[in-house]
Parts: sequence; structure tokens; C-alpha cells
Amino acid sequence: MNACYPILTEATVADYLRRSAQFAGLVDADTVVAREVGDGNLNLVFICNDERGASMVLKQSLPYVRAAGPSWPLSADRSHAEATGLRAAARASPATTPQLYGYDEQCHVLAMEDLSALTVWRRALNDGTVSAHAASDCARHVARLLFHTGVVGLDPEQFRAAAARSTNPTMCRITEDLIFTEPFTEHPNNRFPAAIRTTVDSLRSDRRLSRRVTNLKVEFETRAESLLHGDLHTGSVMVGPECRSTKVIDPEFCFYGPVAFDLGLLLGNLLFASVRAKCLGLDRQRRDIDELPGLLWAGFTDEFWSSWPNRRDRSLCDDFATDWLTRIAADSIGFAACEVIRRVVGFAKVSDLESLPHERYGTAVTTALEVAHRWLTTTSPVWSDALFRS
Ligand code: SR1
Ligand code: MG
Repeated sequence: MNACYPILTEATVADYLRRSAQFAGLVDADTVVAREVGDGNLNLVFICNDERGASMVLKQSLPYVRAAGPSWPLSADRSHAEATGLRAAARASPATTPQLYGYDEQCHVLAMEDLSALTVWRRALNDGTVSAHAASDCARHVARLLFHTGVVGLDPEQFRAAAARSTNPTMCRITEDLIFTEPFTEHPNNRFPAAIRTTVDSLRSDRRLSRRVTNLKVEFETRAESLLHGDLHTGSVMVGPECRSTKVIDPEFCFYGPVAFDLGLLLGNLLFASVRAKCLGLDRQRRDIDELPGLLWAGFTDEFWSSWPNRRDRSLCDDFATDWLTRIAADSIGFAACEVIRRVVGFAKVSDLESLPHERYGTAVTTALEVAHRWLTTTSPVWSDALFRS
């Protein structure tokens, strides 16, 4: 595929930086060494180090889905959405947001803080580090974004204008297809072992489940509560040494949507960590992971209620907030279930399960699907310590 902008390589980064007025001085272009480390589904990521000890990250959107190749074209404009998401998050929650140094709109390149001293949370969980701190930090990040970009924080006209500026239709379409549609039908993007066909069929043929998933899909499409991260799984979070710092990365899917979607993606991905620990017989680790939903919900509601007295529109009464939180609690468990199903059945797998020994994989994915099925068919599910029980 011919892109109409130069695609960076490790060998061309120095030259790109030498020609860039915008990124001049961030690292020394004459001595910079670039290493491509991207392991996500979409983009190129270069860690750039110079001889003086300065470093930064360059992230470039490819004109296609990296994990699929040029046969799946995708607009590189997602880098614009990511810059918008990073700027909004930096205003709302600077401590949990990586610094954006600049954005080259022509070449779809973001220059950012180098976080290589931190570890991707999914990887830390896979390696046995649970990081309770990260659950609370992420939940607070979501709540702060809600209060900075939602109708509780902005004047109604500002809110509508911000929502109109932050539509992200191409990326939302990916989520609609991959999370809410394809896993529930026969689709070439799906891939799962034949041994779980009966479990998948029982999900697909459950009318109660289909009704709930359809309701959640329409919530996703229509409930514009605030700017969301939009893809807040454990691979979009980095945790620092000793878990003392947390950074929420990669908001290229950001859009105005239901806040429960961000909480739900986190919850669903924490279930994978729990199932993995269970299948590996790591009981202590599993017990620690199973406490994360409680920390996530406590972090979110604590931040919510601390911000609530400062809401912009004082006519919003406390009972409304209570009802709102009840709906967010139930919908986030529903969104979590959809995320679990798509990672098992559909496109874009998770290493928590994919790196399990072959003989444990079938049990792991069946357990995950059974929990998701329960979440989608329980009337008014609530966040409790028993959420991950299988
Ligand atoms: C085609 S993109 C596949 C997935 O990768 C991203 O991280 C999102 O989760 C998306 O659904
Ligand atoms: Mg991502």
C-alpha cells in the first residue's frame, strides 16, 4: 500500500528528526538511535535515545491495521484522535497521562514521553505483579475525565461543542464491529478452538444475551456522557517500578461515549488475569487479582463523589448521581462481558490467555466465556468480590 506520507523505520528516524522543526531539540538528531518496539495491533512505536541521555517516543499511525497488514486499510487520522485524547487527559489527570511533546499532523507522528522504565500492565500481571495501585489510579483517571469533559464539568454549550469536535467514527466503527457484532455471528475475523464451539453456540443462541448485547451496543453508539479513552484494556496502561506510578496510554479510540465502557474494558481484561492465575494454580495471585474489581469501583466512586459537589449544573440532584452510578455499575459489567467474548472469539487476542500452556487454554477460555455469559444474563449485576468467581 502506498501511503501519502513517509513511513518511518529505525533507519530513517534520525533523518526525519533532523528535518522536523517541530520536534527539534527533543533528542539530538545526530546521535539518536531508534528502536521499534510496537507490539500493539495498529501502530509503529520507536524509542529514541541520544548520546546525551535524552530520550522520547515517536508513535506513527500506519495507513492499515498492523496486525492484519495492508489488506485491512485504516485511516491514519487516529493519531489526531490520540493527540486530542492525550491533551484532554493531561488537563483532567496529569499524573496518569504521558506527556505529549508534539504532533506532526502531516506524517501522523506523535512525540511523547519515554515510559520505558514502566511496564505494560498486562505484561506485569502475566509475570505475577498485581499492582493494586494501578486499578485505583485507572478508575480515578476515568472519573476525572468524566468530570473534566462531561456535562457535569462543562457548561452545556461547551459540552456539546467538545463532543462535536471529538467524534471518532472510523475507530468507533472498529469497536462496534469487533466487540458488539462479529463475535456473535460467523465472521472471517473470528478465531477460536473447535473445542469451545458448543460454548460459543450457546452464547449466540441465548436471546436474553443477544438482547443485552444489542442494548449495550446502542448505549455505546448513542450515550455521549464524556470523552472516553475508548480502548482501556490492561495493554493501554503502564505501571511503574514498585507500582508507584500509573500511566494511561494510547487513547486513539477516544470519543464521547458511556463512561461505563472504559470501566468495563478494564474489568473484562482483569478477568483474563484472574482466569490465567487460576489455570496456572497461582492461588495467592488469583486472590489478589480478584480484589481488583473492588478497588476499581471504589476508586471510581470515591473520585466521583469528591468531584460531585463541584458539578457545573447545581440542579443535578444527589439522587440522580446515585441512579447514574447504579446504571454505570450494571453497564460496565455488561461491557466487560462483551470485551471478554470478543477477545476469546473474535479479532485481537490477549496474551494472558494466548501464552498459557496449550493444555490449559481450553479450560481458560471456557471459564472466561461462562463468566461473561453470567454477567450478561444476570439481572442488575453489581460489583462485588464474587465477580470473578467461576
Ligand atoms: C483492528 S484493531 C483491533 C483492536 O486493537 C486495538 O487495541 C483495539 O482493542 C481494537 O479493537
Ligand atoms: Mg492501543
